[in-house]
Amino acid sequence: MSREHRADREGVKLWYNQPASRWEEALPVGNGRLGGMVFGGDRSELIALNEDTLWSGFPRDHHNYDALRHLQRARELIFAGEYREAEQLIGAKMLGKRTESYQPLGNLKLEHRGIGGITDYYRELDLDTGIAMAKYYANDTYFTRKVFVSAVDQLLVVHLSAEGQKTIQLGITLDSPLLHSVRGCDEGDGLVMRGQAPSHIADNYRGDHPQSILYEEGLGLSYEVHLRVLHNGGSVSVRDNGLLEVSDANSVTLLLAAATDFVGYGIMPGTGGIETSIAEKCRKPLAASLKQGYEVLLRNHGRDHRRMFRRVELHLESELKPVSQSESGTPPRPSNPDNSSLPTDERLKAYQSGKPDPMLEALYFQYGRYLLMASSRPGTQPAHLQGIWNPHMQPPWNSDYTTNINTEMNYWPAEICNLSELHKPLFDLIKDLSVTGARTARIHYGCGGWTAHHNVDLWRSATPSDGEPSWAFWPMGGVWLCRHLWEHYAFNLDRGFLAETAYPLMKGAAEFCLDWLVPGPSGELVTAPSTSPENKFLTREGEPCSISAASTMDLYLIRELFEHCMQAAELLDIDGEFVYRLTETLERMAKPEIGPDGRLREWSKDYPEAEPGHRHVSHLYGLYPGNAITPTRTPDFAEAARRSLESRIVQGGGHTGWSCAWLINLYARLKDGNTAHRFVNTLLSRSTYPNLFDDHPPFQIDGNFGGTAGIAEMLLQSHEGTIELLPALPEAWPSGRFSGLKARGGFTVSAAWENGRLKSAALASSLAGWCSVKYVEPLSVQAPDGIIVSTGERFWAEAGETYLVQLRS
Ligand code: FUC
Repeated sequence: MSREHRADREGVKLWYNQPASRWEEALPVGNGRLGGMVFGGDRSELIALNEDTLWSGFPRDHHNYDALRHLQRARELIFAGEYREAEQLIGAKMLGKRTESYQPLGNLKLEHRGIGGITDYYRELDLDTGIAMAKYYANDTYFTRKVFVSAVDQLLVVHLSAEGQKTIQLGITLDSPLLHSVRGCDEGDGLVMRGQAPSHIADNYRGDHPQSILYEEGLGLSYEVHLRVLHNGGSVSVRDNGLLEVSDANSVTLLLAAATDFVGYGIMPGTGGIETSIAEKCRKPLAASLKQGYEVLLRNHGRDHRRMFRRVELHLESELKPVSQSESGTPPRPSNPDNSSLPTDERLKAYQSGKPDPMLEALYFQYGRYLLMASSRPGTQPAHLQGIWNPHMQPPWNSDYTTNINTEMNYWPAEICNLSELHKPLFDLIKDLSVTGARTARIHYGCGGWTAHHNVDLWRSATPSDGEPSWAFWPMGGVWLCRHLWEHYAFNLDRGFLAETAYPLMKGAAEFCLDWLVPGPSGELVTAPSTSPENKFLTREGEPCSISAASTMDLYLIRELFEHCMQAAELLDIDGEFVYRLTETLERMAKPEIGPDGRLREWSKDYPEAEPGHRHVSHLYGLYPGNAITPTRTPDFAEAARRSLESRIVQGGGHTGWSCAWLINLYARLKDGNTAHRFVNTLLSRSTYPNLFDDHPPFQIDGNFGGTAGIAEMLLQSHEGTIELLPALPEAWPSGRFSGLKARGGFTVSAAWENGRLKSAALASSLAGWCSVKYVEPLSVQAPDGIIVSTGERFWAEAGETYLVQLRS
């Protein structure tokens, strides 16, 4: 490994000189299913635990069987311009029920006894190893504690060691804010916690619900946590009150397994369909690992973690290089005296006070990749509003899947950041929704296909939530989610995935849209009722209202889905008649338009905006994540999108974490690197906690993922059928390099640049196919045998080959 690569790996650490004093300073570990927030205390350690299937509630019917009675009337009111009346009707008669809440699992607490005079405290999260560590010196002894969650062995592992005079004296407990009991473990040294989740959590923002946490016997999920101890030296005993004591050990390993009796969104917990009891689900991984021991667990975890994490490297520098140095061929000295010698919290403060620190931005980028690895693995639940980390029984917005931006944003980095397989839990969720949402489409709207609305939970509720129509009434959730199926195909060109998973789900969502579109007063096909997520316009009477027909986002979403279905059907050579229907419908559909003020219209008419700085920028969907708008193909619309953005921002838009992260991606697509970077800076300066979690406020993980995707999108784009290198490079990153980012078509891309100019790039092609590559200056592409295969035109890339890209002049 070269010196510079080693330095980059050193750079992917979050580190601190003191323990976390609150949850937002603790460090996240996870394997997609099991999560921990590690506080890293000295005398006492707290690890807040989560398990991704532990939610309140149980399968129940959220449908409103009367909704359809009112659909025709709602449409009539909309077409007559009586928007407020339509909104009131929808609010009163056409909504469903709220989703349930993701629950905390509990806490693992450790008390170190007999320690005094602590010095040399240090705490870190090493993104490269996936291990959180705390260490310190006390009583002539170095104490070290390492925590990781293994995806291979399905356990949270805590390893404590003491080097010096003292041994380890430890009191260990488990507890939970949920109903629970703790006792000693029958099979050996350890504890077992058993408990139950509430049958319902009601939102209680106004504090007016006297019983917002409801437990009912036999309703809701049960859970267990099994903790086992391995120790080197000393002894272990279990007290009746659920206290586990370790005395005089040289090292201790705690293995923690957890599970619930969730087996599927439609199956009542505890009523069959369960092949393995909860206890078995915990005992199985423990039994294997108790035999293997810590070193094997550590190796398994390390191998698995690095295999994925090391696919991508990013190095950013803020200072110009002296020309002689770049020409001399000597390895570049890290030219910007960055702040990496500062602990992460102080480094963030320095950044917030105006000190440029591109390697902190690179760390934030890699953290997003780490967080996706820790919160979404094949077979787990997808990452929700808080990923998998939540300590609250009544979490913000139920800690659910919010599909009008947040859930999708979580997965924006999945493909480009070379973590394709982590996209899978989202596809499983889409599959579930295609079943529950088929009932919703039929019952609520009399439509075929399937639909989903703004809130989804473990139980895969696809109905509108109850609440305000501005956010609850949005039957486009399934349509947006389908973009992810197509993207996964576009990046990996996996025909089997397209045929068996993506196309059937996309087709179902398109079938809903075909039935949902109706002729508007001008005869064009429109969506009605329609919202532009969460935003409102002013009616003639000056009242804020969210309901009208054919919002720009609806039109972009449906057009894109139809086009993806048509491309997929053509590739698979199937469904000619369906494609004809889609083509014909597209011709009759209303189109997004530019208003007289030069901005992209958010609604089909130029209504005044109720909140001109609204955080959602749904009408810009076609610019990002969609690709209907690009500066090269649709310059007028790109300009209109830019104006819309500017006007939104001037009025205060982009004020939440995710909203700011969206702006990075939008400006990257407008090829405006400096403005994109301005919002990278805003995201880190204004919306980031000391543990680098996104601060909506409160903590919401989407901003982390959106920020990571945005940084990648500044360096590489491929949505126009061409691999575009450094499309939005800001002046703030004059020199740098990346490796391992993915481009559509199965390419892995690396690039290096100096003084704002590309030095060279490499394209590794996983499949044989046509390729074209673009930069602001002319390029030449060289095959491994030294032959120039392109000086601007597209070329045929062989599978498994790497092509060198250089400036032509
Ligand atoms: C949407 C957003 C909010 C928040 C919530 C979880 O409703 O408008 O800002 O992110 O989801």
